Amino acid sequence: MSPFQTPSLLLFTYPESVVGRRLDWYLTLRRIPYVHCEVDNKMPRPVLERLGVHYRRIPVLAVGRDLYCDSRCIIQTMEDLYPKTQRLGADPKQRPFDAGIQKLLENWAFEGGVFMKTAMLISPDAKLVQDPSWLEDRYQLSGFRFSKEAMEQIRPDALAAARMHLDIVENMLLGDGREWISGGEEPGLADVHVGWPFDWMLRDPEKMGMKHAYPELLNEQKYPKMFAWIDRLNRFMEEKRKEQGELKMLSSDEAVKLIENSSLFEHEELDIVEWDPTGLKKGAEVDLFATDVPNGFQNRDTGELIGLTAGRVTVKAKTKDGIDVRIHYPRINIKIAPSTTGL
Ligand SMILES: N[C@@H](CCC(=O)N[C@@H](CS)C(=O)NCC(=O)O)C(=O)O
Repeated sequence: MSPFQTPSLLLFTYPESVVGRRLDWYLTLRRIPYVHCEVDNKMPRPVLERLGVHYRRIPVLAVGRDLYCDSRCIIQTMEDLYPKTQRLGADPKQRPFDAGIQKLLENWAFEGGVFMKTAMLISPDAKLVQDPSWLEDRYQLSGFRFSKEAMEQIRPDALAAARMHLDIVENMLLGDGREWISGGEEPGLADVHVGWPFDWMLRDPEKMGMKHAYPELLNEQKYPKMFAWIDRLNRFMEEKRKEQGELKMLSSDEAVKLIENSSLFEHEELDIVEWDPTGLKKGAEVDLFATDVPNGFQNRDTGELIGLTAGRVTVKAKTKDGIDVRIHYPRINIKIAPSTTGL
């Protein structure tokens, strides 16, 4: 646990970000106070650059001068370290099997194809798809052009995959009639892990939703439990948000100032494994970059290696004003390389 008083939490996200919304759900369910700093839905993101962060995905969470990239890294860290409210998921020391299943559900949503296949179903009439600069940005990231022609080509496969994913939720995860996938009285971690891509499918067109575009598949008669679950989840979240008060929004200047004047959240000395497959040791100068997109190497964070475990890697960096920050990445889909290799 942090030896310090917990510094403020600041979530960098944008309204259309479905993974950002997953974080809103998580923090709200845990009743953790936090604020938003809205960034653009495409690069560049000057506020993150000012903080020394080159990671190009959203969300990023700052807890004081500890900056966390990737929702999985953020949620795991908050589960393990945020001291003030009860964790949302199963404690692996007390309920290891349940904790393992929750992890697998999270991996299913990201690595099992649910996220990618849903992205391939973005509706051709979605607002962002009409914006050439957004299309170019996503081409730079993914090597895929979200053009009408390209989307048409991949659509049958993406719909077939979505149908399999919907069947798993409808007939298996919710098949016994439970209200929440996690099985409790309120939504739990399993709902946060699985809900967000399905919520995305069912959103209104102006929120990047796709229900209107695929009425044969995204149809309440076919998936009544899934539709009811997403509706329940949204109503629950709205209720909790009302109870906890409207989210405050910080400007970029306010965000940078808040972070630069904060303490660290975690201990000064971070865990570092004695042996790691990379062969890297504490103090090495390293590059961190994403391997799940073709151009991931273009956006790298470089710094002194100060934390390394099976699940997380941390480097020391500086803000543009020269203030020390720490940047944490997950290990999944991330390459850690000595920064001199220029890989
Ligand atoms: N594995 C990442 C995935 C994050 C992700 O892909 N987020 C989308 C937004 S929902 C994104 O960053 N898209 C590209 C961008 O906004 O630059 C996580 O769990 O945070």
